[in-house]
Amino acid sequence: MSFHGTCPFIVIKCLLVVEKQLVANIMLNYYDRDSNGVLSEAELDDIEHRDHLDKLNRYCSLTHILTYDDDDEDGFIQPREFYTAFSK
Ligand SMILES: [Ca+2]
Ligand SMILES: [Ca+2]
Repeated sequence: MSFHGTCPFIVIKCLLVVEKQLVANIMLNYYDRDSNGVLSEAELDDIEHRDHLDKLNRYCSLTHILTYDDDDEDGFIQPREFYTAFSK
């Protein structure tokens, strides 16, 4: 599955709950470059620029996940937080 060039917010909104969980897990693994199970701001920013997501929609930014969905405020996005972000 490739997300290159596709806004992840649009992809997730069209899926069922089970499909959303599966896609969220796949996306998290895809974005998690150092394979530590969480997403850092650098990883989110890198993917956004590498996949040109910043050019698709000025309101669609992966780094906003840290602002709005980092519930425990540790500076990283855990799988639960990532799934919640894309389920809104
Ligand atoms: Ca990581
Ligand atoms: Ca967190």
